[in-house]
Amino acid sequence: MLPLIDYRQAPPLALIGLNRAPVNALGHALRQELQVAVRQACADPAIQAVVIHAPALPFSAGADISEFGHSRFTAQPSLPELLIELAASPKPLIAAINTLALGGGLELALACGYRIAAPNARLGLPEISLGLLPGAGGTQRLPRLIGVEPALALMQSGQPISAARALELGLVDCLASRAETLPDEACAYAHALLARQAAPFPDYPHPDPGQTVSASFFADYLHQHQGSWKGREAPRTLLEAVHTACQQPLAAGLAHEQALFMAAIDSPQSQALRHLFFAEREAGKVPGIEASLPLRPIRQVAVIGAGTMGGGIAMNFANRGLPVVLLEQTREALDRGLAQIRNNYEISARRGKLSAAEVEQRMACLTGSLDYADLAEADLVIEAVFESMAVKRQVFTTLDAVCKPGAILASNTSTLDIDAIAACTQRPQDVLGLHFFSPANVMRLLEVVRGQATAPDVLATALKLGKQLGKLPVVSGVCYGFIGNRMLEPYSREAYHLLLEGASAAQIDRVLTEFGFNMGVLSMYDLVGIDVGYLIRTPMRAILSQDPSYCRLADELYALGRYGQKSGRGTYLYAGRERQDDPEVQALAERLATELGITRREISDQEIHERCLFMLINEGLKILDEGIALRAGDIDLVWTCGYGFPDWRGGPLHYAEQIGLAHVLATLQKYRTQLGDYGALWFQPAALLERLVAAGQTHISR
Ligand code: 3H9
Repeated sequence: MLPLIDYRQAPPLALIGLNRAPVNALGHALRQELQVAVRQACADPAIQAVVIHAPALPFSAGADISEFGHSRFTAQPSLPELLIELAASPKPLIAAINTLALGGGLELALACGYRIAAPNARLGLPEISLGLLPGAGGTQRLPRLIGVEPALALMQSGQPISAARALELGLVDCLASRAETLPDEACAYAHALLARQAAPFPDYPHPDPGQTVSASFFADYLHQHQGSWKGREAPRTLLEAVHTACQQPLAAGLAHEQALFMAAIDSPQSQALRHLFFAEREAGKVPGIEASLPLRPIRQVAVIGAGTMGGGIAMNFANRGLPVVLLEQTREALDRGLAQIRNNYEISARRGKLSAAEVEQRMACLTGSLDYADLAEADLVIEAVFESMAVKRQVFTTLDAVCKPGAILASNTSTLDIDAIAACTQRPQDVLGLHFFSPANVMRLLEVVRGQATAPDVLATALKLGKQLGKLPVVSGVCYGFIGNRMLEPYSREAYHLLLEGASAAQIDRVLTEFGFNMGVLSMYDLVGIDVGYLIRTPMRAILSQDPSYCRLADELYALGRYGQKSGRGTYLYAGRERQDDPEVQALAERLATELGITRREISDQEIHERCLFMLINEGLKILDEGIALRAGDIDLVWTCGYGFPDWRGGPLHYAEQIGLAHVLATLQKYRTQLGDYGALWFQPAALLERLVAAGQTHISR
């Protein structure tokens, strides 16, 4: 009895169907049963060839990631052991790949002598995105099958390829004509192999894969790519494994690959990336909201405001063929917005990403309007107007009057109170925040802000829609700045204050980029606009007026019209995108420090690191404690996906766990004392942090 295997005999063939929902992850039980099934077929004299397929599920999404770190992962047969046994099978094994073969799933197919794929299948080795390398033969068998360069490209990108591309590369032998006929065509292929007495495992096209590249290939590759890897270890380890494939016989290469894999699986980087993998799957789940809850249909969308943000938001829907009404106040603004959208699409067309016909199809989804009456039929309206409560109130009062009952009314505000906005309407249950990140047609993160009154089906509809748009929706409660911008506030506050205390802008940004951020926070503000920062700080000013030094430097830069890259001057001076330190900003920092009674001193890199990052962590813990974020993983997703926090560090809260919560607390307490009044005001450790440390916890949970 093999509960996870559908074993059928059709002599001279045996069909082994993998049947472990949802994605045939190759966990211990499935590995054991697959081994038993293959042994049974090999021992049966009536069977001459074996088709491995997945009749009702995707072929396989690879090793079972939830087993990593548990004894089940290495329990016999481990995946590498099983695949070595399969590759030595005395009878031909044919993998019939439907839907997807990823990671260990593709390695399973590579351990079969033959492969046929459905035309809509996707194949890939995504281990790198988990901080790993293929560890069940992929790094050794793939270069022998398709050559070093394409094998390395597939593994380093981690992105799946189409079945047609897999055929071109020689990764599969043939394609079925249709997905539905794959099982029959796989059997026909097996019969044809038997008819021509094909070897159980054919010779590799490249038995010595090193011959497919030049002698200097690996050194050149490293030289060319290592800059872009930044702190990541996996790409280098992967390169080493493929290099081994060129130097060692298969068996020795497999052993080396396994050693590298086992080291990678224990690395903090892989743990961090796996944490994000599971956090992403968790993020869509909201306690109390059942998956069966009926959703509101979204067939017609409207976006208010055709500026950069509104236009970008509208593009998301047009890209999926959903009709969008784009509303503006004046003809000029509307024409400008539509022209900008067309321009964006045409840039994609010039880059070969869209055809001319696709550009027109997408533009045809967009209808410009100057009249709120045109929103009457919209199922979802997203407001993306100027970030001012008065303006938003006006918009939502009008929406309440014109929109049909049941329409979802969303605000793209990045900081304002959704409950106050909802209160302008007679239907607060239909209101929520949809905070897109700029550029809205590119950035994956979508904060879905749940108001006090937001109805469960409105929230669930928004989450589903976000996923359909290819976004990563994360639920946030209502507070100033929601999850992301609220945490940005203390993080950037420290950076600007450190400038007053004696650090240079370049030093601060260097510390942050060395940590792994795509860009330092000061460069980031120069990019998004110091004026934008000023604007979103405005509602906080009353609360923060007790500290005269609060973002004083940023405010002065704003007053001087130094808005950042767009005005050629911000915290830095720009010649195009090239930035340089500006002595004027240095002088300004010195003057303000004197005015504010701040003694300038040499600031160490460590202090910059601790003050910026630990304040970020601290705010994250407060947000979690207040229930603004549902879980620590949601906070980590927001910061890795929306703010350039290095994903291989797992996000601010995972990072805090890795360095130790007690260390974070002790450091905050140190600055609380060391920084005098400033420390006493700002460096109050989050109550949750104190509770966790007092209880000896190393893992963050509410
Ligand atoms: C590997 O193979 C190592 C080997 O080289 C060497 C070993 C020695 N394991 O994403 P979804 C679950 S490393 C366990 O929501 P979708 C997932 O958690 C692996 N569970 O659906 C979720 O569970 P739940 C290399 C897995 O349709 C459910 O399936 N492979 C695995 O949007 C549905 O997932 C990868 O990196 C897994 N491997 O996307 C592939 N995969 O319902 C990782 C999925 O309880 N997986 N689950 O929340 C993916 O990329 C996507 O999940 C996939 C489906 C494209 C498959």
